[in-house]
Amino acid sequence: MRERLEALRTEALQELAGVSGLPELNELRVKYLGKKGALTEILRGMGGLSAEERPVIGQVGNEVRAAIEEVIGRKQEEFQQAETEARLREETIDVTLPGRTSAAGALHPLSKVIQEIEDIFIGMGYTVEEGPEVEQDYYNFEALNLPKNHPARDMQDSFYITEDILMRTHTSPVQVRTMERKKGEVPVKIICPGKVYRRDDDDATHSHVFTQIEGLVIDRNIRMSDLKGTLLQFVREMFGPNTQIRMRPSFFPFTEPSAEVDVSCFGCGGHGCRICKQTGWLEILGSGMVHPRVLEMAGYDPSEYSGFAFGMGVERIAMLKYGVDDIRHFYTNDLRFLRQFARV
Ligand code: 2NL
Repeated sequence: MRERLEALRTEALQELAGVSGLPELNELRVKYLGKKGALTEILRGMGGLSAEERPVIGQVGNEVRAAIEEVIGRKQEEFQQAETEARLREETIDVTLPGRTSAAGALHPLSKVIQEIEDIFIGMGYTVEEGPEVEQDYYNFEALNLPKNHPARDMQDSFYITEDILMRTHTSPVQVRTMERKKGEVPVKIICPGKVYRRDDDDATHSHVFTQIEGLVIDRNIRMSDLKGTLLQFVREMFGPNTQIRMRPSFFPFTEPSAEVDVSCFGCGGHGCRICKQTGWLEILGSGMVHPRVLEMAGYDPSEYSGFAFGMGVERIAMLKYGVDDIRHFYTNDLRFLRQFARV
């Protein structure tokens, strides 16, 4: 029996030396030390031993068990440690790595110019008003002193939805709606930014959709000098403190008198350059004193109240400011164009 126990120890230790992982180790534990294992199997024969032999063989059996257990315990610790190390290696997180940044968007150049213009007028006490792009004939034309069959209605061919409803051709209807809502109260001091629509063929300087900002002031004793001073303040904040303006007589059905407003060229200071085509001046605004019939239709007595109004094309100002040579760049959404207006 002693030989069988010694042989079992040798065999077990040999087999344990080649074991490759925890599952296999557990199998061997069962195989050699389990209730139905090899050692138990041998020791079951102890009943046939003499009283002298029994403790001696028992002692050997215990030694063999201890030897095998010792190896299994050591191996188990090794395998568990290896497994822990592998997991630590796999799950390592480098908390010092820089985070993944998400790409930041940027304002569209037209939005930037709109906001800049809004801020200047808000600084002068104006509020910003908005209104529908699909508009009634009354607000877009009739209330602006453009009765049916007025030649100016042909001047600006429009997108009609029905005979009475069209895409607004300017933001003036928003001003008419605001006056109507105020029911004769003063002051009216508003700017109206928004998209407008005209049946034009698109080219480098024309788009059938473009952005307009109009302004309107109504109060007692509003004069042409108020218009001029307001616009001078505006262009000096917009284009620089040395900017000059000049006003040329013009015509709009909704203002009388009317004036075209030029600014001294911010490229050359008025000496003549490529931007201003050697004239020293850039045309940026239409303006005038609100026509008495427009005041009257909107509920303001023209013998008591007067007002001025102006309108500008945002694309034109953005093109001048940023040196953009084709209005279509604003609508093509080519990221190579748009990215140039993003802050770094
Ligand atoms: C231009 C010219 C202008 C106005 C717009 C206006 C509005 C009301 C009454 C009177 Cl409610 N006038 N707006 C006046 C003069 C010129 O725009 O060249 N726009 C791009």
